[in-house]
Amino acid sequence: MFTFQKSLRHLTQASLSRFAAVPAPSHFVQLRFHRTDYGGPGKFDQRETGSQFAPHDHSRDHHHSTEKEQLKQLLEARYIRRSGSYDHRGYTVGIGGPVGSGKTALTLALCKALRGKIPMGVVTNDIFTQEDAEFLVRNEALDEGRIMPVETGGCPHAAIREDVSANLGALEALTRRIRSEVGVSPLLLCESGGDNLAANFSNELADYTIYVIDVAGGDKVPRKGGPGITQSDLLVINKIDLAEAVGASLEVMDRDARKMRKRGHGGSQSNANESGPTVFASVKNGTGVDDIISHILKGFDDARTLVESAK
Ligand SMILES: Nc1nc2c(ncn2[C@@H]2O[C@H](COP(=O)(O)OP(=O)(O)OP(=O)(O)O)[C@@H](O)[C@H]2O)c(=O)[nH]1
Ligand SMILES: [Mg+2]
Repeated sequence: MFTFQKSLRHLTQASLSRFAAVPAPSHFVQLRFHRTDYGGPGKFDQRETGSQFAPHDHSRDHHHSTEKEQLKQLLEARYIRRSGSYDHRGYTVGIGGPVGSGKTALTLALCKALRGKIPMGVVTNDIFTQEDAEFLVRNEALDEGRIMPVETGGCPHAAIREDVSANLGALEALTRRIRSEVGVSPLLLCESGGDNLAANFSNELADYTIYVIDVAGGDKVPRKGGPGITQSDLLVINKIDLAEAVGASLEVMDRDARKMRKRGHGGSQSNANESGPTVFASVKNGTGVDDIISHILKGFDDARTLVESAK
């Protein structure tokens, strides 16, 4: 054993010294350093892969789709994926956002407000526990059988974006269960595990997406962007009751949310400066919840109208 270790050390030292003696080939670039013609990743909206709404050259004649056209395209794409029916899986509202922003509080408020009117089901995502599902059951959001937890076991964004199969399975199981009880598909809420600003629901999983941030994260959060902030169907800025305590300016958040959620810019359309909707809320105290519900139902109606008109 001793001899083996000694010879191994010997071998290693010998190999290292031999390696050090070899001159580095001059044509290799060290991968750890940027090439001199590469100035770093740059700004998101200046990259080729960046926002399609980034400022660009308007000297050439080109078309900007209007808000209405964009919505129609999005709904049509979803409709095609859904094969024109919510029988298999109910209309699914994805609720995402950073840790602790109020996603479960919103889920609870939506269940309380809507459960008497529409059959509902909820799927929650937590990394290592079933905490949020247990909270919703304790607070009697819905009957226990209509709340299903998914333990993602790893990055929460993977379960809503890369591999959505665990969530799809749970949502389909809930749809089957509720359809067998009441004969119609439910409205489904899918709460993602708390994640970072880069997390967003796949269009395969959610028919309508809500992104919840809160003022306690600081009033700079809307301008930090990310797909949830820029592309969600609805941005909810929650915990406005804490704004004063944390020194967050709601005006700044409003201004930045409008800017980041612009659907078009600088084009000739009259809606070029329109922004995706944002609701300021304090869901724990019921503020803004009715507004959020109106947006969800409008999304649902738009989708249903499209499905009906395509039949
Ligand atoms: N002051 C205040 N607190 C709130 C509000 N909404 C939620 N909270 C509180 O914020 C904390 C986190 O809320 P949750 O609803 O659990 O947040 P979440 O986004 O579901 O958290 P994760 O699922 O862990 O990412 C809880 O203590 C809530 O009671 C609000 O409008 N105002
Ligand atoms: Mg939660």
